[in-house]
Amino acid sequence: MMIENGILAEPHTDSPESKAVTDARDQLNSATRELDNDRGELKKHEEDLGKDYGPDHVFRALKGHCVEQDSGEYTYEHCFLDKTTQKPKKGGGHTGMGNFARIEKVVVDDDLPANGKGLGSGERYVLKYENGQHCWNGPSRSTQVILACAEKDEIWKIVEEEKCVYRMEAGTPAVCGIKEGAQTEAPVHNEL
Ligand code: MAN
Repeated sequence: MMIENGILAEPHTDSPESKAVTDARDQLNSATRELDNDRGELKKHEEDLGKDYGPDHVFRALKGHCVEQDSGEYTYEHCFLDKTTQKPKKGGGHTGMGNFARIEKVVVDDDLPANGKGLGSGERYVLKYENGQHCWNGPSRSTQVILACAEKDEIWKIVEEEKCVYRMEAGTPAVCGIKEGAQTEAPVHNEL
């Protein structure tokens, strides 16, 4: 009433806002940013949960863990669920032998060497790596890493089965004690 009557001045819209309002707005902005970050993290974790990490997610903890082994002119490297690499011992560029594609199973029938460092016979997990560095006059390099139970992570044997198609036999504690026919998904419980 008094403003309408020109007795009191109307508050200036461009007057500096109170510190309380500025602080509240800053807090809101930073809370919104944090929420966006958390949502991004959540999405990443949800996507990750949808990935196959093997029976009971046994390979999850090994992701990115690397193991090396010398063979012939090269040192070979296997980084679990990431990639395989061939490094010339005399120096020079590294060759990508494949990027992680998927987990499969294969039936093997090998004699188990006396030191136990071999695949033996039965069903074994295989980590498949594909689309490595292109091979001159051949395919993109690929590697299958066949796993058997062992006390520690190690590569036992590397074979180039065909030009630029590699096979590694490796030991890892991760596959010890996996039940036959272990499932990658939780079993469905049927209520009576
Ligand atoms: C390099 C290595 C070998 C491969 C040849 C193919 O020498 O990656 O393993 O057979 O290239 O040209």
